[in-house]
Amino acid sequence: MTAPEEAHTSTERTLILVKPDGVKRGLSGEILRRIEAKGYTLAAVELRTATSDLLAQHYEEHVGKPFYEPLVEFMLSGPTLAIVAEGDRVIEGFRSLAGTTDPTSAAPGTIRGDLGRQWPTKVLQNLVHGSDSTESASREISIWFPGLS
Ligand code: DAT
Ligand code: MG
Repeated sequence: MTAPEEAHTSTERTLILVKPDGVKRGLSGEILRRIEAKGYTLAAVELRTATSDLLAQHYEEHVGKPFYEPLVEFMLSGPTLAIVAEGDRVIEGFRSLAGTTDPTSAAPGTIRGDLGRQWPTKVLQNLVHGSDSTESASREISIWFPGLS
């Protein structure tokens, strides 16, 4: 059995995206800075143009929701910076750095809270994506970086 103090010590990876709004606004560097300043390691960083197929896999859980089409349109509106970050509890840690989904009410100190705000679009343009579980992280990393060992 794993002792409680060992339960959170395994190094893990997460998939982070600087979405098209973040890249367009020149915030890629600021977001990478926050990831590195927190102590995480970069395992892959690549500027990518998404496709509808890739996004259908990435946002599998949201296909068919009212915001899905606007979300895909937004994600196709420009390049995305795809990042794999590594470190102890990085999945949870990056979600905490990112802040809650709606940037208007996201806490100050977070990426979304400090740098984002909602304006009248059908989708929340909230600067970043971060995997939400170990299962999503391994699924999403294999979608965006199929060759990464
Ligand atoms: P998160 O990105 O915080 O994990 P999510 O996985 O629930 O949030 O949703 C994915 C993205 O879809 C989110 O970053 C912005 C958009 N979105 C989610 N809920 C929405 C809603 N109710 N209206 C508009 N866009 C939404
Ligand atoms: Mg999500």
